[in-house]
Amino acid sequence: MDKYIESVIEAVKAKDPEEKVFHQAVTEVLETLEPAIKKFSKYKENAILERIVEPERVILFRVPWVDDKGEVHVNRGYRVQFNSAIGPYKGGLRFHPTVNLGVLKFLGFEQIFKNSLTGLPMGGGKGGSDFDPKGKSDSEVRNFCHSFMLELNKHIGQFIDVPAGDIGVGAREIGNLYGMYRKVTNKHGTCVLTGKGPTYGGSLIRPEATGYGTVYFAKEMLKTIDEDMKGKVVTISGAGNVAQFAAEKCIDLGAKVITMSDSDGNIFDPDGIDREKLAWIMELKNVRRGRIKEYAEEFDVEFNPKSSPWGRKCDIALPCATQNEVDKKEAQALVDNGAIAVCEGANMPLTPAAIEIIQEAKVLYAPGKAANAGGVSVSGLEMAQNSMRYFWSREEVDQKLHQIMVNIHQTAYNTAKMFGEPGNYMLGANVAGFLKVADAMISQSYLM
Ligand code: NDP
Ligand code: 2IT
Repeated sequence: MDKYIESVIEAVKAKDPEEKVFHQAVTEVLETLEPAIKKFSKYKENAILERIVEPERVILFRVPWVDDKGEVHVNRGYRVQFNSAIGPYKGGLRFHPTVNLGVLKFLGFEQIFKNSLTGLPMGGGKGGSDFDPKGKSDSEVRNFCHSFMLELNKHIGQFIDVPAGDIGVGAREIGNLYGMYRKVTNKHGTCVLTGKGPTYGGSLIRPEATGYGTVYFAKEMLKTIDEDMKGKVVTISGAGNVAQFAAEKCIDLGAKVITMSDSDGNIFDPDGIDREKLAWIMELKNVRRGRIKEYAEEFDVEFNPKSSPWGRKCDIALPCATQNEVDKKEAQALVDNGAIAVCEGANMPLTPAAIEIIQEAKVLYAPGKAANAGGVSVSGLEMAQNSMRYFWSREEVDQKLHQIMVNIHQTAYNTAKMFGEPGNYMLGANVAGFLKVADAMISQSYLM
């Protein structure tokens, strides 16, 4: 590895030794930047790598809230404002017990390059809390969201930082967060959050955007080998926002989705999850907030507790749950079972060893920062619509989303080819995302 790159990675590890997933994300990106760093001396001369791995600002705060019994609890809230070279910080909020600074730094770092790839003027950020919404009542979630926003409102704004949803933060949470934002600031704010409901400024197609976008990206990759989605067998992990709409688009395009999962395990439906069964899952997950195991009982299919769906024979795998959910062994199983494409709906779902196996086997591999960029893209379109004080129809937003995903695919594909590794979407996405942000940082001086 290039000595300069190696020294930056080593410094990141030495500075915050416990932030393992952040090290993983930094290593993956920086390693693939080697041809660009070698070709253009300006990045080293301007210490771009040293600067890009350090967040511009981290906000850490106390979130006290009261449960239904009147007991007070305290969680920790964060917002990592990572890079604003090309636009206001933009990225989701994650509420999950595993959230810590290292996790949010990994997500914020990924977001810089993802947002750059969308072509829209958005910097990178991420936030959230170790609060666990699972098992909490609507009023407990509301109380938590209100307390979280009582602090967060001081740090966000349309020209500063625009949060949205991620794991554990969906329509219900965004509604509560936005309500409190308005209450404290006495203004709508042109666009201070995205993923809002359609009745108060949200964009149509935002809920669908990440899942749809992932499948649009998969479709573009398949085109390069004269294949399409029709008739393909697809395994999906997760049963949340991304997984649900990835499944919907697969069904629309004539593919057969045979698995979905949550943290308790996965269901295997050999006949395929059809539209009606998917509507049932959406009601289960979004309204009743139940467990995927109930699907197995309802439709009399297999439920595999605490296991992943990656051992199943499939053509296309769409990991849509969480980071590092596909390890070496599971990647090998995908290869052995003849998968032709792995497209990441989640952020960093494949371990580095899994990526190596998939790439070596010449299976098409789309990294999350390219494949799941549809969500933040439509967030960007929500910001645009709010600024115009206007809205676009479902068809218009979907068509723009589709075009953005086609463009991201083309950019990643062409960049990989230009740097001598055709078909390496990971390299293409990382380099293309990086070049724009790095050049913007250089143009705006060393203070950036
Ligand atoms: P949701 O909270 O809607 O759903 C998450 C799903 O993943 C649930 O089924 C959940 O199961 C499962 N899951 C979460 N953590 C784990 C875990 N540790 N082990 C096993 N399963 C787990 O989140 P989203 O669908 O929004 O997010 C899914 C992924 O997509 C994340 O990586 C997120 O960062 C990424 N992403 C999301 C975008 C968005 O717009 N929402 C945009 C781009 C990427 P359970 O309920 O049991 O926890
Ligand atoms: O990981 C992501 O891109 C998101 N969670 C969506 C971010 C956003 O601002 O819409």
